[in-house]
Amino acid sequence: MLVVHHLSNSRSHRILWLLEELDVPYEIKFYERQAGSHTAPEALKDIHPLGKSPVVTEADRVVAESGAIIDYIVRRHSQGRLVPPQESWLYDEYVQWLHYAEGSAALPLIMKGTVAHLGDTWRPLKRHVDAELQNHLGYIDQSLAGHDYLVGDAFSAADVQLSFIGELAAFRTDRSQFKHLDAWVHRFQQRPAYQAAVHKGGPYALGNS
Ligand SMILES: N[C@@H](CCC(=O)N[C@@H](CS)C(=O)NCC(=O)O)C(=O)O
Repeated sequence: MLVVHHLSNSRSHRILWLLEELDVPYEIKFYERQAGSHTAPEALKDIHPLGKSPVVTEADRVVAESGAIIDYIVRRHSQGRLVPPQESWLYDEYVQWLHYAEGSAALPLIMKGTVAHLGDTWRPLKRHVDAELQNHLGYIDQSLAGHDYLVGDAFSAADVQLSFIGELAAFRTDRSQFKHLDAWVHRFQQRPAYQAAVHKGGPYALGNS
């Protein structure tokens, strides 16, 4: 049985959502963020040395990093669902989004949340971070113009992986300026599997991510 080590209010919501979309049986092991620091509890380090979430275990395998976890679940459990055919160009696009979310887009969003409390002392860096936020959110927004979903108009696991970026954007900037991105977030949040994941995983609010 696949076990999702799920930290409250975190990126691991995506993994529950993907498993709900695919109707794959799984168990959730819950971890609460520590009061004050909002960091993960030490118990997560017993599962993987980094102590981050998401992490999944299945039999004797441990898989960390959301992009790798999504790829693992899709390869082993989706029977071709939620992924373009491997020989198509759409598959290459799909892989790009899978890496892009955490490899590039997450950094300015996370940085802005981490250093905001420094006030004026981080002003020189803030200009750069804000410019990068505009750059990345603008890129995603333009990619979604005229499309319901990221890859060739069909919902895919790439939408699940990038969803965290779209959702966190609302806590870091005025997301409504990116109207295609904003509409995409509202669209995927209506999916029954998304809502089932919130129901099973607990409340999902990203203010402290
Ligand atoms: N790039 C990693 C990021 C993992 C990560 O930083 N997860 C956060 C939750 S959103 C976490 O575990 N934070 C708790 C901590 O750092 O103590 C991924 O996509 O899986």
